[in-house]
Amino acid sequence: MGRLVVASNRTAAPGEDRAGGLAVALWDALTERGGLWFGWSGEIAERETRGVRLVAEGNVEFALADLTEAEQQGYYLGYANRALWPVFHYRIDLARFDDSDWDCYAGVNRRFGRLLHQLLRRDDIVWVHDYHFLLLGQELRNNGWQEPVGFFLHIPFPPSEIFSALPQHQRIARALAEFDLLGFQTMRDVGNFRRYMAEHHGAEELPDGRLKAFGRTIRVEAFPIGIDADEFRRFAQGQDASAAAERVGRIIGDRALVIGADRMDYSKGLPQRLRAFGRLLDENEDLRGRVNLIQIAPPSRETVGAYRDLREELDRLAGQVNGDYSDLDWTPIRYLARGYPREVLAGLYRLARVGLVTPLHDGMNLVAKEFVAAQHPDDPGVLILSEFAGAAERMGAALLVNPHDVAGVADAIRRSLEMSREERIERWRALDEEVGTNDVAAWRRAFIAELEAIAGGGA
Ligand code: ADQ
Repeated sequence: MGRLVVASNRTAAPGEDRAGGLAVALWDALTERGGLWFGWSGEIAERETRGVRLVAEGNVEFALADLTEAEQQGYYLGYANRALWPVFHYRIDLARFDDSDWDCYAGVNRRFGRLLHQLLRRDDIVWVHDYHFLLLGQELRNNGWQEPVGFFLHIPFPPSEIFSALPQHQRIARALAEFDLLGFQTMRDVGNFRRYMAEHHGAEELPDGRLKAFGRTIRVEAFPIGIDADEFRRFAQGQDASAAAERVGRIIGDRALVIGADRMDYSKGLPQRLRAFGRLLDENEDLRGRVNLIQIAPPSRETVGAYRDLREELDRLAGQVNGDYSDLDWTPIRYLARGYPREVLAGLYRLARVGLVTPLHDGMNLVAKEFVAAQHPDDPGVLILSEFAGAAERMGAALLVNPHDVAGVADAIRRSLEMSREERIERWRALDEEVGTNDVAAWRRAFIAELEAIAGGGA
């Protein structure tokens, strides 16, 4: 059996933060069979360095490449996060299309493709991750690599009309066709990709479901990512979790807790969520003084303008709702612009009556799954979930909402607060079954099995 080779922008190299389901899942996959994890070191070098830094841990090797300052600006903050991220999240209005950012993005994919190719052995299985490396498969081919390469997109794939707004969409599609297996989070993403390929590149669907395009045959499938549900369940019952729940419990007393936890990103629907909570208080006098929202939102990508604007909007909105409704002994929203360890979040999820997960668009959204895993089986909280989160495709037992519909979200919160224990338990059981069965280990096994089948000539 050959090695597994994973390529992703950031890795879980020694010294990096390994918390989080994805890092753990890939790490487990690599240790299981031995392998190599390739990616950006997180370091900025003065000038372009020729090689990679190799670090080994057990049977896993990390190959880490530095970026130059210009590459970080053009490839990472530029094309990946100012063009691809907004467009893939249906936000053409926030996208900046800059030819030099594109050149830089293509350049980093070319350089990284060359570096990775030098490290590959003939029977390796190669698995590339996410929107930073859309061109990496093609670059491996340019260097002569003929073995199978898989790709998984963690974020949504938008409808054809939106994807084709990217000035470089043709180049990207051509490069994606060089992968043998394309994995998306949901059937919706798969459908969007297939339609785009058919409309713009005359792709043909074969009877076995594979796609024929640019003279190549590719498998295109949904692999919904999950969490390590057992681990999160343990977190929720651990000491850090109880300590956090106790601290918060002392402050909120017997008021109902509504919880939100998201990276501060415009895809997460945070302003709409704060407005919905304001609307709830507006329309339900009886709830004033009886319910608290804790919104945890650590800032990310702060050098990108759209993220600075979001920060200001959230500061203002939280201040406004609190100004309008606070009383001497009650502040409705506790808005925390910082991150907390997942153990602490688990404790807050378990304490909460309602989990508010209302992104405008999201590849999957693992917070929704973590909220479910953290609940007490006899007295679970209610998950309110955006219909535009990938997670919604298989979590229909949540209260599904349109995050743009402020009144609808306010209603769903009210309904959750009034929901009988029987209904909460029934909904939660269905959700917990999904989260426990389709966990992160099942996700990676399914993807790797598919890739191996291709390598073995099974496809
Ligand atoms: P993200 O956009 O980062 O991931 P998500 O899947 O919700 O979104 O969260 C990732 C992790 O970060 C979770 O484990 C969560 O606990 C943690 N986290 C979130 N908010 C936090 C907070 N306030 N403090 C501390 N930790 C926090 C991308 C895609 C998603 C996709 C994942 C995995 O955007 O759609 O689900 O990759 O494929």
